[in-house]
Amino acid sequence: MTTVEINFDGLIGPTHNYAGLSLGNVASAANAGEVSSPRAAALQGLAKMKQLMDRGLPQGVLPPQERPYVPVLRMLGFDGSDAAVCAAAFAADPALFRNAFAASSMWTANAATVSPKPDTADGRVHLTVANLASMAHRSLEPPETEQWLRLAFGAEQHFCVHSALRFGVHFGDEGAANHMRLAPAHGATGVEVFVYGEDKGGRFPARQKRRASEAIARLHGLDMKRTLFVAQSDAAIQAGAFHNDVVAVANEHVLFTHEHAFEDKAKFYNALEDALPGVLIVEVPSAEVGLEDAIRSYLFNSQLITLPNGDMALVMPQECRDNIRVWDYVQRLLDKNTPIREAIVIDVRESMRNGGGPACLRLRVQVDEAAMAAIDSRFLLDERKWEALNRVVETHWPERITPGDIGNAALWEQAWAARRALLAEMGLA
Ligand code: SUG
Repeated sequence: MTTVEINFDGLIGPTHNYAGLSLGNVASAANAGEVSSPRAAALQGLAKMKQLMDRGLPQGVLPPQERPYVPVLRMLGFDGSDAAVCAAAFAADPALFRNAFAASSMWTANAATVSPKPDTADGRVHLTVANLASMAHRSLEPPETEQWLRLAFGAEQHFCVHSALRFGVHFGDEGAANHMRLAPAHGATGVEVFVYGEDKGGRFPARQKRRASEAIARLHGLDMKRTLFVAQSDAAIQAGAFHNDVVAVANEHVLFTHEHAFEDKAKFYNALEDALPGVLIVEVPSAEVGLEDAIRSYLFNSQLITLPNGDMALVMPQECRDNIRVWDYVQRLLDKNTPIREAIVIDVRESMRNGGGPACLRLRVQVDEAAMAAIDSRFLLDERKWEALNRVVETHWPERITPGDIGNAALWEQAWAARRALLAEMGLA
């Protein structure tokens, strides 16, 4: 049975804005207070999905979450109509309100951690919803994420969805962004690598806790002989790599990584070579691409994908082409004799300015044919649905949001109506 990877992209929501909410995410901080373009952002995300569909890859989509998020504001004691709740919350605590307004559920690499069938004890695909405990705005995402994942992957003979881990930041978990799976092929037994951070007193926090990763490995029934727990380098975290997927990405037997991604890379590489003979580690030396260029361009936040002809491609942001050192490196890489044969350059600039590159915008789920057929088709894209989603975005998404607009009641109504129109189009109302 052939196994394929489906990327479930988060559709960028109508409240996409630059509020500077993520400590340690240098793009989010640098662009705080800028004017955002939610409509252009969502169309860029949809164009990325289409580019991969046109290359013959299956594509999924997850809807944006309800923002402003009224239920959570009600739980804090604000009451009245939805608009009255928002007005009271905005007046009492604008910073709180900005957290309840964030469109951050677009970055579905942080929605869950996924282990495919060949790796799990019960032979099902396991998904654990990420608790996103370390950032206030992102900690609001798990309940709705869980709701969508239970719907999309409700077929229990193939899938098992676990709720987000409890214990808050003590078990801080940011999902697939800190997890890599390597295997001879998608359908073969693989090695799962969980990357965690350790707080060493630096200015930026480590978001993923080792004990969270260990709990997920237990829940998924992984074989400990094929499971590695690896510390992220503090240098990378302090340079702005708030998730491992900002400095490393894996696909099948290839690991594409920056030289300074891991705290003890020799130990990690040895363990990986032992667990997966035949692994190919493509390491980018600092002398060719420094950490700062890597983080600014998001070279490693490319989607490393297998094309239908078996070649691999890096789906990278335009920012990689704009950076001479990075682009020169990419040309040299493509000339080397590795499976990575192509660079597909895409424009997700609106998301990038909040520190979300191509790989942040997608959750990869590897499935055999039977599991694929069991996925709720409302979450899968075809050409017709893709066009319909574009029309909804063009009709309903705000063109721009300035910091001053966030307290504007008309914008809240527009955001809720936009989401309702989208859910109706997807059959999820
Ligand atoms: O969690 N940015 C997100 C970006 C997530 C990127 N995901 C991966 N690397 N997989 C974050 O820091 C910024 C929102 C704001 O500032 O308005 C934000 O949440």
